[in-house]
Amino acid sequence: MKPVPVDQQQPLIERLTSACGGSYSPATRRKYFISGPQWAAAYQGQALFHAPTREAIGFERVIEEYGKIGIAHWTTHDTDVIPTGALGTPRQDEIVARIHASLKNNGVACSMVTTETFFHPVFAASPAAEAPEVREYSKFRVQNTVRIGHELGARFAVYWPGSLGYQVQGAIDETQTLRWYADALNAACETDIEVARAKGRPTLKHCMEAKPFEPAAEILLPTSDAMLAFIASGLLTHPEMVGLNPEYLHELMWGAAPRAALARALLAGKLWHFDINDGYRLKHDVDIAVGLVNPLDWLNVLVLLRSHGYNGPFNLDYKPPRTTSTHGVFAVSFPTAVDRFITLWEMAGEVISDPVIQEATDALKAGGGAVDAHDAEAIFAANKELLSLHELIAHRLFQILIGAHRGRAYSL
Ligand code: 3MF
Ligand code: MG
Ligand code: MG
Repeated sequence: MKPVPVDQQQPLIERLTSACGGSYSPATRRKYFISGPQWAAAYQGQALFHAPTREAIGFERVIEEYGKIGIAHWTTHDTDVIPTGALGTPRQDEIVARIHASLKNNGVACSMVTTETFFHPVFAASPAAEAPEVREYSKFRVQNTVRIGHELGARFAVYWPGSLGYQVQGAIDETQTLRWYADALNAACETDIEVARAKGRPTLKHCMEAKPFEPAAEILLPTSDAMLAFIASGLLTHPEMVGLNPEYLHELMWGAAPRAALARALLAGKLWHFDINDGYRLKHDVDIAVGLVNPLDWLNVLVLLRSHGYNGPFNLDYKPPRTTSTHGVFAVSFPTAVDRFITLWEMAGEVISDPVIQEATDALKAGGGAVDAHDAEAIFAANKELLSLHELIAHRLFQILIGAHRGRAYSL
């Protein structure tokens, strides 16, 4: 192939993207509760060992592009859109008014707001640091985010305490730090109750997001399960207002089965918000787009969520690769991520109604018939042939994933 001159590169990307076929229309994409983070689209590709590869873009561009793609919801950190020094000032009100107009013009709604408590040097010793003025400042930040959320019509607030931990052991008392962290969440909930009452709106759903490592070396609330224990610990004044925002890759990072972690959150009635992405077990937070690494596991996750009536947001918390240009972020990265999600969601529906899986599952539950309830040998013998259905179900899931159940055959 001949070199492709710069002015022919975008047309090539567009031609090959449409050659992939199978994309959903913006109108169809809008029917799903999918949200696009400001920080994901605006991510410039920088990291500890990496210089940025993309230029800075603001919320106007991100919201406009999300509107065109059909991503109907937008999420943001406070400082993704408001400079730290302008928080809580009239400048914040001006920016929030501009965000409002942008959302309205592009048919996008703000579904979630979150507080950046990890980037600014003030949080170097965590948002629940020893110095009382840091903790007062953290309270101000989460309370201010709650106000912004109500202004923008959000229903969810997310908290990612990734800097709630330490690099070196013994310098902090974990129990004390957790109490102080609870104080900030309590302040957010109390402000929420006041603002919601004044505005005649429901209170927000406050969702905690766990990540097992990064940026702190040791993290005090590293998993969704740790957070469930924290919510139930008695430290929160409004535990009923606080639930979870698990992130797929964050669970995978510590070696969990994400589907099992989600199941535990569902059983606790706390699965309220979900950050969707992909990556590898026991590695750092690579934030790859949904379905590119573990499509079979993703299919199974969505079967679980569909069959348990999860109706919260699916937040595209991933990072478009550094090799993708800004044009590619909106022409390739986001539309294909959304379309893989929708495809997997629809396949999950096929799994749920698949006659082979249904009959196999029913047969497993029916068992082999009545035998002496105290006779282990007899119980095992009664249904031992049925247990081969486990592997048959897994094969059927693979077939559904690759479309073999629709007649695609490899034996000819
Ligand atoms: C880090 C994350 C965060 C959180 C965000 C929400 C920057 O790994 O996943 O994204 O999702 O802070 O509050
Ligand atoms: Mg992440
Ligand atoms: Mg996240």
